Amino acid sequence: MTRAVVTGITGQDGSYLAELLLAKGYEVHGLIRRASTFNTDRIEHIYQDPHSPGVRLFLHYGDLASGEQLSYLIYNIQPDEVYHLGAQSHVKVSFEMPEYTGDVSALGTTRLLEAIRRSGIRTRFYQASSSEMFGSAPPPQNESTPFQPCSPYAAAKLYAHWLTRSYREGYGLFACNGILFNHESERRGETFVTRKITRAVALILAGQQNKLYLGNLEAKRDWGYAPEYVEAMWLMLQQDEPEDYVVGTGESHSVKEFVQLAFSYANLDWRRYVEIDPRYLRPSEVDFLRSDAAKAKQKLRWEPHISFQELVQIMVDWDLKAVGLSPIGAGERVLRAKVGAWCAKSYENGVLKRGAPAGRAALSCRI
Ligand code: NAP
Ligand code: F7E
Repeated sequence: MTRAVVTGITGQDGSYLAELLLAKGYEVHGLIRRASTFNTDRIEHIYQDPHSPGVRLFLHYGDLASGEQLSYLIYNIQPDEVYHLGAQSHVKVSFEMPEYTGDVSALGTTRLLEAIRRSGIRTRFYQASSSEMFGSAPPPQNESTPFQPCSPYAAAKLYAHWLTRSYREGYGLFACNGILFNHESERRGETFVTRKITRAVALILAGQQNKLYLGNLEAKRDWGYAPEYVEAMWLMLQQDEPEDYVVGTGESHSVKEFVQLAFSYANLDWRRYVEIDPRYLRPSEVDFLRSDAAKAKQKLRWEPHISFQELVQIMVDWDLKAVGLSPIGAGERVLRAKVGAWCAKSYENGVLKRGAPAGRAALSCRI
């Protein structure tokens, strides 16, 4: 049985990746942080009681800010593949917590790579690099585009990116950087702009919110659907040679376009609700990201199938259900028609069961 370690398993991507790997028959070991509140909502539906026979999902406490537990886990689990997704992943927060962001998102990668190197284990390593590293470089951006990071987050990711290359070249580690452009879903954290918008649409319709305060509406992003992106991560580690890949849709849309589409899908006029609040502006902004993912298409045979409009519809439908309203329906139909069987489980009866039953996985974690 192939054995994988996933850092950031409780995050958006980690939860989809864990589903994918379990569906492929892997044994999956996830790193989770100790928190005084439950942080395992996104993986409740795949949680397996460690006492039941045939269990293949295991959770381990640890933190990227500390190397000792990482070494212990790598040495004892002896994984075939390591997917390093854990990070302080919020760009705006990185301006407020630059040192912490560097510690977790940059040095956290060093700690993990060192744990692998010192253990002497032959494992394959995936680093979650980011389109933010391109910063002010003009679009379209591909693997040859020079990086021009514009935030502490992007600088931390760039450090981790180069370190991953350095371990590949210096130590012969099978290590890949996936330079992923923005990817969203109904599991996206609520403070990222797409989810903030789709939740606001639902809460406005439910009569629980009057205004949506946003920052820069002109920034353009290449937005895709997250479950499709974790497939690209897996594909990278199945190749004969370790390489870096850009992953995105090749299309770009402004924040304003996302707002317009989300509100009009729900038959609302966005101008009545959206206001600009400077607190959501960043000291420096990445204006325009659009991927050239030709290499991933050619070598990995990876292509996205969910369009920008479908992404918006999926997320709005989800958030409508989350507040107890009927979904409009187009998003749900897209999910049924297009989303792979491996994550179908999460969509049964409008799952993901966020918030309930409270924290089983956290409670049963090995301590
Ligand atoms: P996310 O939802 O914010 O998840 C981040 C994960 O990292 C969570 O599981 C979080 O744990 C964990 N984490 C944070 N600090 C940690 C620490 N000190 N020790 C251990 N774990 C820690 O991010 P995502 O959207 O899934 O993204 C996954 C990775 O891809 C991240 O590295 C992100 O920077 C990168 N990336 C994301 C995108 C995107 O558009 N989503 C694009 C390019 C790259 P808690 O649940 O306890 O907070
Ligand atoms: O911002 C603008 C904001 O925070 C998108 C992370 O996953 O993708 C993500 O980083 C855009 C920016 O994502 C608000 O200024 C306007 O231009 O949703 P976001 P991000 O910064 O692109 C990359 C690829 C990653 O790697 C990161 O981990 O939207 N914007 N108004 C706003 N953004 C937020 N969050 N909130 C607002 O109110």
